[in-house]
Amino acid sequence: MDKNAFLEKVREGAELIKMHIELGHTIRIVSHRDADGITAGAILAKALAREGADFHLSIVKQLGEDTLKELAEEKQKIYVFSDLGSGSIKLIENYLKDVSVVIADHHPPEDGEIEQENHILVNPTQFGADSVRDLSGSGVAYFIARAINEKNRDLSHLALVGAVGDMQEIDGQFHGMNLDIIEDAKRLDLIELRKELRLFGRETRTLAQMLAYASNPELPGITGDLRNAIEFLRSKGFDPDMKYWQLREEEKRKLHDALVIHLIKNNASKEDIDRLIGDVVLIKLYPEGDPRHEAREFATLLNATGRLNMGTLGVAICLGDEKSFKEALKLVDEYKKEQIEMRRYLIQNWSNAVEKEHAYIFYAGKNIKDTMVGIAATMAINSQLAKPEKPVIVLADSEENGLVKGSARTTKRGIEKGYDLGEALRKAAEILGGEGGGHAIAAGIRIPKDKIDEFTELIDKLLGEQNSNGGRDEN
Ligand SMILES: [Mn+2]
Repeated sequence: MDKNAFLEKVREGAELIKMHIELGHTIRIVSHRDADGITAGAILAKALAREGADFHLSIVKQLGEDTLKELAEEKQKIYVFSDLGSGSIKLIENYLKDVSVVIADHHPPEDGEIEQENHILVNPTQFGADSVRDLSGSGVAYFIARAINEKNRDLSHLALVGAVGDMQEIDGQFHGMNLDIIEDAKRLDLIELRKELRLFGRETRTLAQMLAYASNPELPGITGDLRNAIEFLRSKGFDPDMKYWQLREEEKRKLHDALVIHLIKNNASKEDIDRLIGDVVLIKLYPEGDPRHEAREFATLLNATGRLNMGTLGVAICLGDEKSFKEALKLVDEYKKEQIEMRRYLIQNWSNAVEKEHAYIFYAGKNIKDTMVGIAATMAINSQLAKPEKPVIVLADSEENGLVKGSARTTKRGIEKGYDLGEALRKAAEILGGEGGGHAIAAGIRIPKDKIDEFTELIDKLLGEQNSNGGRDEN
């Protein structure tokens, strides 16, 4: 990639922000709600605070028309979008026409070029970078922060947490401008980059859990089977209750060798073997055994705050707030318990689901929170309550009186049959008087509660039409 041209764009974005700081304007930051977006937001917030600037930050799930409309009504002089925005260039232009905008993002831009003179897109993909491995949204935010003030190099570790959150080192090593961030972080002694086991749980899981829950890569015969994981570890002379960080260096090497041999014996691909041991970022600001000590565990904690719609709590954690950190740990714990209870409820009550030709409709009343219907629908598929090719729709009473909120989920196999859930829910909502839409594979709807029966018939009909249309091509 053309690094210098990218950094020139970064400077342009930073200059625009600095100008508005000098004018005393509030800098309005909007960032994505995953770990990359949360760290990007934190980096920008800290950089602005350092300049004594006024700023206001929100963490959002996506940048749609509704959000932009609301933002426009705030009538700010400058908006900074991080880890999102590249997919909404035209919308942003429409709603924020006469004000300044900086889009700090790494997703490939979708809808054309920026035409507004006061809008700047800072995006490494326009300079030849690969969006999935060369730089993340938090990385872009980091370079802007660094251009505002050299002192912001002390935020480099956060950009790496964001990069790991986006799995930029999925093949086992960092690439592109992520390497420059690593250099900055090392120079300030903020991190240590090690070649270690890349499975999740270095700090907080036991070795047995770490292996049994391994997903990137999976360990044949061990992933998904805690007993096999324990047996494997014992047979190699390890205490399954120890944590990885507690192992001595030679023990770590011995474990690596045993796992690599296990993968080879099971005909794992070269890619899987390569990414089993690789780059692991350790953050020296935190002690061993703390989830913030290792970038992947840190990122997972931030992702959890985002999913719970508490992304700003995640930002506070990034800024070093201990109280927020403790609160988040508690929330994640409660969330896990809620999920376990919900799974039990679903299994016990699944016989109440209405099975139509093209969908399952499960109405949970108040037994499932309206914020968790999407997870419930996914769970019904994953726990094999539902057939994988038939969409699942879970409905629950909404916080808003008289409404139910629903989430629909399907699988690749459902898509192959022609189903488009977003389209079906959008039409259903239009007919029944509500709101609906989303993606082909995952979508949501809100309708009046007294329309559930009508909805059940209607959605089956709408999905049935899609199914016959989609099926025609295959036959
Ligand atoms: Mn990202």
